[in-house]
Amino acid sequence: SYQLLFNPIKINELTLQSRVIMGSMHVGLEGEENGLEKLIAFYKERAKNKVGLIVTGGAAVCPEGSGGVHFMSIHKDDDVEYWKPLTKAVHDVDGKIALQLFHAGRYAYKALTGYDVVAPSAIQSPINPDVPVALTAEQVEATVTAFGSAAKRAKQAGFDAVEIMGSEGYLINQFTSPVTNQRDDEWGGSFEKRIRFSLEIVKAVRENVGPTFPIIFRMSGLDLIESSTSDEETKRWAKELEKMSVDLLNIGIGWHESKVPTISMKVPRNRFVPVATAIKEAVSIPVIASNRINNPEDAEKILQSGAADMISMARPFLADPAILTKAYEQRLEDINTCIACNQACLDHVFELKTASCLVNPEAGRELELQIVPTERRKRILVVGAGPGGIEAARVLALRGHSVTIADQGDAIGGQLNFSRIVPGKSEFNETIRYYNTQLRKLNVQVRLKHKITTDDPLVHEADEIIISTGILPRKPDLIGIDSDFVVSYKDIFESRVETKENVVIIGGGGVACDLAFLLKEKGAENITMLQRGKAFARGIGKTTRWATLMELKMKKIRMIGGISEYKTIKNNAVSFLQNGEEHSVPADLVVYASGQLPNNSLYASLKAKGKQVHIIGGAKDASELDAKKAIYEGAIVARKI
Ligand code: FMN
Repeated sequence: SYQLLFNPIKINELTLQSRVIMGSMHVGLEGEENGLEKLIAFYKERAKNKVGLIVTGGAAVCPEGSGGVHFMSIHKDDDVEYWKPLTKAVHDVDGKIALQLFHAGRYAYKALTGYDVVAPSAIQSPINPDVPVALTAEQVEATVTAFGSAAKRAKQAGFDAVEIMGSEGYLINQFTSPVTNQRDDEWGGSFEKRIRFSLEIVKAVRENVGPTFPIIFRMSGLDLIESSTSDEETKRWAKELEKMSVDLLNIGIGWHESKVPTISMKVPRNRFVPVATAIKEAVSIPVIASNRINNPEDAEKILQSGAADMISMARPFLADPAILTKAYEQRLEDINTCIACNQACLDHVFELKTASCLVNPEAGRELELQIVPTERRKRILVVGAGPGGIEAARVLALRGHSVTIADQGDAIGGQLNFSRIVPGKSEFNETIRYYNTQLRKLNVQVRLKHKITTDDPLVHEADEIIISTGILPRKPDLIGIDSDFVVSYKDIFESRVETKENVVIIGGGGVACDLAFLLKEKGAENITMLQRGKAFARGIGKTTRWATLMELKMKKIRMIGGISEYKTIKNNAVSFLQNGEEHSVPADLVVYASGQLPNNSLYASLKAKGKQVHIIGGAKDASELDAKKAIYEGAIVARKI
């Protein structure tokens, strides 16, 4: 039971109904047509589900500090009226919402804002294209004033609090770090001078919002940047912020350019709570722990242990807006858990697309993807219980259809069952658990080890059929590929073949990387990945690809790209041409993971018989192995029947 999670907490004069904040996420809906309406629907869905406080995505306090012209802003007087419908909608469902005051500093892009990029010093970030211009002392003061005016507008617009964004390597954090702040005026140099910008901002904000309005400060608890702020300085910074009348400290972890993963699936759950604890020990105001906390029971334990006063969950509210309601009602098994894949949230944001969620395509599409009960109950057969099929089955059943799902394998989940056994990817178990629970509770008939053929009685009974049979590994056309020591990646993931000492993987994409990690864990000594292209781990999103490459190197997996021709695959060696020279790599086992073909023959034959059939996911388009697309297509097709 939850003794603390749902125990109200008072922040200055504001009482929150639970100890969980929905962490700030820029989702990009505001830039869409009817953007405000979409954003309201997105937040309302979460606000009505026991969240203590929602923090919006970063709202720019001045145009040059914004993420882009379509990002949230709070620097124009119009912004006050603009945001009123949002705060009202959240209040109408008894929610509370804070606006995040944001300035990107050198993380801004001139191409997106139309302004010169500014920073404490003219030092370019390794992950951004623009060299920033150093702010003059006058401009620094103007920026402080901008934060203050922005806070005033936020209060006028009806927000319940403001959060000052001072972590993750954005402008304020650029001021606090000696790596990015090499000024020698009153805004740089000593630690005291480097944190002055943040303290002046808090002061200006307080002057503008009055004594009782809650100010949250998101401070960097750990920069994860070489030669940056020390732990000791971080604690002193927290104390100074407290003195400046900050009401609540939210502890951010790492910068965008950090070379240590901070939010990916491979970061263990609750990994960074001790960082918040260290700061909590230095101050007497409440402290929020953040990053990779995705389970309400863990959250309760963290609170009970006194490691933090509140919990921030960001992506878990994309995966399941009702995560807290489900916890409150003791229905943990119904929670659609955030697996920290980043594939539809952060990766989308970096591609300037709106954020959604791989395991919950309804996130960010609240207006579009509602569950509308069917007017005519039909018998639907779903063939293939991979990610697309199970989502289709879930939605169809929710809408009132009678659903049977069949799969020739012995478990639902399709290739999610491959992902879940890869070292560091066990979060996929949660997705399978979620769907198992939902299909059972919704009375979906699940037929495992059941291969559907055209004359199956289930086919005859069905009014409509969804084909979600996925893909088949593509066997590359190479000399020697039919040898008995050559297998497909499926054979490895399905444990039909043991690993050997020297393994060659043909392919260098996401599946090949997963395979390499799995084989390494199973004891393969020497693993070599071969491919024609030069870039390995292609197709993996921006937020995780760099870490995958780092892990490949760390695990000493050889990567040989730019192969122009494979010569032979013979026992004990694979030989090939690279840069006009012939090379050979020892191999007791060769595994191909170089693409896939749609498994769509059943679709064609059912169509020929005149059945009403739909096809989704890899069975429809196997150009990439893509659970995100499959689940999305399952969600869409199930709303059309
Ligand atoms: N943090 C901010 O402080 N401001 C932002 O605007 C912001 N935008 C984000 C957008 C997306 C799509 C995601 C996934 C994260 C964003 N974050 C932002 C970081 C989150 O607040 C949070 O620190 C991070 O997701 C780790 O917490 P989690 O594991 O609970 O998701």
